[in-house]
Amino acid sequence: MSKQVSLNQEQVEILTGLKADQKFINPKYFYNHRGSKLFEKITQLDEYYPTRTERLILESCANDIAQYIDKQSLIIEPGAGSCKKIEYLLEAIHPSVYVPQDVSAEFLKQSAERLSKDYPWLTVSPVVSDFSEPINIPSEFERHTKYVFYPGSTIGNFEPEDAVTFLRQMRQLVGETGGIVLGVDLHKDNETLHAAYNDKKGITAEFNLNTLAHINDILGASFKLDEFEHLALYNSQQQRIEMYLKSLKAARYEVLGETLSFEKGELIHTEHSYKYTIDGIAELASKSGFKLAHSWLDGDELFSVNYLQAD
Ligand code: AVJ
Repeated sequence: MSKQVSLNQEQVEILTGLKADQKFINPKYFYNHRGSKLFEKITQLDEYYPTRTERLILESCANDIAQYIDKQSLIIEPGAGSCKKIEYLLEAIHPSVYVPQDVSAEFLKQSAERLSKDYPWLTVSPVVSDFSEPINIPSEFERHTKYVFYPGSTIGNFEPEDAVTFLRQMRQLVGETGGIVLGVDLHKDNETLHAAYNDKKGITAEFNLNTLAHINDILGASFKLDEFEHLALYNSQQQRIEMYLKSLKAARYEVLGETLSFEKGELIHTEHSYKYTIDGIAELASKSGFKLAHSWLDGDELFSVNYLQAD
């Protein structure tokens, strides 16, 4: 007799991915509590240059970036989380309003309170919403010129056409007069990229494998982490890091009334992290109603912070 199971949306989404010909898990499932801690550790690894390089650029170029931002500005940050990175720009830009958006209500509230306390002149107006919903700006802030701050090369997680869709939505949000400050990781030699996603301490492997622990919780499943292996490679043709979990043996799992089978060596895709050239960033901009006004790079040209002006 088959048991009737009613599934929630997350469970359906994950099962769909695990039943596909090319299995996949959405990268958002990296970030449970442990995953966020592990990502924090990744950002401190010697091999993982993006976070520290972006900080260096933001700190040293804050005044130049500020030249592009009107007075009386409102800055929106999608997926703001800890609201730490905006602090590199706050003194230089001196915006009137900061609107951090995130899915996690408590975390966002804490971060917003910290900012309000440290920057008494700043109006902090957090928005709790799902990534897929449009961000609503309270109408009292309508007279401010609007800007989006999107650091961390999070844009690299999108497929390029989805990145354009996202940027078009941001263009809607900021209107004719605003812009976006966008952190983008750059295309570079294979070795540097490979090392950044295959660190010696194995933190990136733990981070990738933790996805299985996370979906075990959501599905009530029992995928064994030691039966999978972290795999990250740079596809230089497509200019992207591809991350997978590789099944080390053939296995079958009964999960919520479904049978999931893995072949030995089968890959579950977990992330794309696209790397761009400056020309590529200009192309993203022009396809989404912006023009690339300026790019700031570190001396080794590892990472970029870009100002995209509404066009
Ligand atoms: C936060 C998506 C930019 O792609 O480099 C780090 C996530 N994945 N190591 C990235 C990540 C593996 C990171 N992003």
